[in-house]
Amino acid sequence: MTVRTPIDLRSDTVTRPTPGMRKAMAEAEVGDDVLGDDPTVLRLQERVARLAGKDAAVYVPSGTMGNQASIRAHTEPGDEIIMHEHSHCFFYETGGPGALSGCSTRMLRGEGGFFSCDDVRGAIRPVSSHFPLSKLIVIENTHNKGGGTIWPIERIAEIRRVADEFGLRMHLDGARLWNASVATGIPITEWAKHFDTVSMCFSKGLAAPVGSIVVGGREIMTRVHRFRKMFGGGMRQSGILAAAALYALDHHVERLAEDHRNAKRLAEGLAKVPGLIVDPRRVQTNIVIFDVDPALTMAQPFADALKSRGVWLFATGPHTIRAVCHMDVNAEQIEAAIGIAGEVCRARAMVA
Ligand code: TLP
Repeated sequence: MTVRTPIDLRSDTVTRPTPGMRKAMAEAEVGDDVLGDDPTVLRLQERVARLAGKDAAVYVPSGTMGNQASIRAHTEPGDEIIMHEHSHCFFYETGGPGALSGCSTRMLRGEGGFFSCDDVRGAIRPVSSHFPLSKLIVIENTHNKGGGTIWPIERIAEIRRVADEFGLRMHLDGARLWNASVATGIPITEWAKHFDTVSMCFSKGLAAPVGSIVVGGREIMTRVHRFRKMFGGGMRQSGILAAAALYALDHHVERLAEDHRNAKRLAEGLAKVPGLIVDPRRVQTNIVIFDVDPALTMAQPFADALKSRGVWLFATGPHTIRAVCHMDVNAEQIEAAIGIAGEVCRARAMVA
């Protein structure tokens, strides 16, 4: 079987704005946001700051800029940041902490993108002229490479206590915090209260074309705003984009539950395909990570074979594949994707 319209499971970033969202964008009231007078951007910032229980928010062009401007705001060159070795800030942001903030990174390990208080304690440097200053802890929730995993909130609270004990700051890469919130019913404020800054994306599951936001206390947000400008993220009539984010907040948050159901179903279907290895119980949100049995084939040729039949996904390791569910993939397409994965594996098994 080959599908006509590609079933694009590469990322939730691939969603395209709906007609309703495009209308909201076209009708947005705009001004020059670098001069501080775009009313739609101001409205979005106020709304999300309130939603997260923080003083202020800064709208930024991307999740990467939200993370890196926050890191720069919390640190000075020579400081050190503690984070998971698979965190997006380190793994996928082109060496940003070193290049933009002059910071070293202390990497922690752990299943699902998690680490423990003991890990953090063990990574904090003693105060000595030999060492960098441990300054910031970064947590990612949900954790992308961990498989869309949700941090237990009690663990975050414990890590906050360690951070306070040693005078460290905390930043949350909450690109998919919306997913964590919908999946658990824990409101954004409850997650955000443990962090000095939180970045959240509108361009992932919320299906806006562009944009992320950072929230935090007044003082730190003044610095985030300054570094957004330094990094080239000051935008002019960006209300046209902020309107898409406002529309997404009104229409696309609760529906994330549908993506989570689709991801679970995808994992359950793939688990029954001989040659694919996945534990559906590990799927907590919209990301499914699974392995291809090396006796059958490697991940990249498997992804290529699926692509030729119209199912797009990413090989993220020699044997590992990532599939992400989102608004532009429905339950019927998930069934089709499972069927096609089965066909590809059966065909490979005959060759092997
Ligand atoms: N993630 C992308 C790729 O960069 C891997 C994806 O397809 O998942 N934090 C997290 C947890 C992310 O997953 C991403 C994007 C970002 C930050 C960066 O967002 P953008 O792409 O807007 O800079």
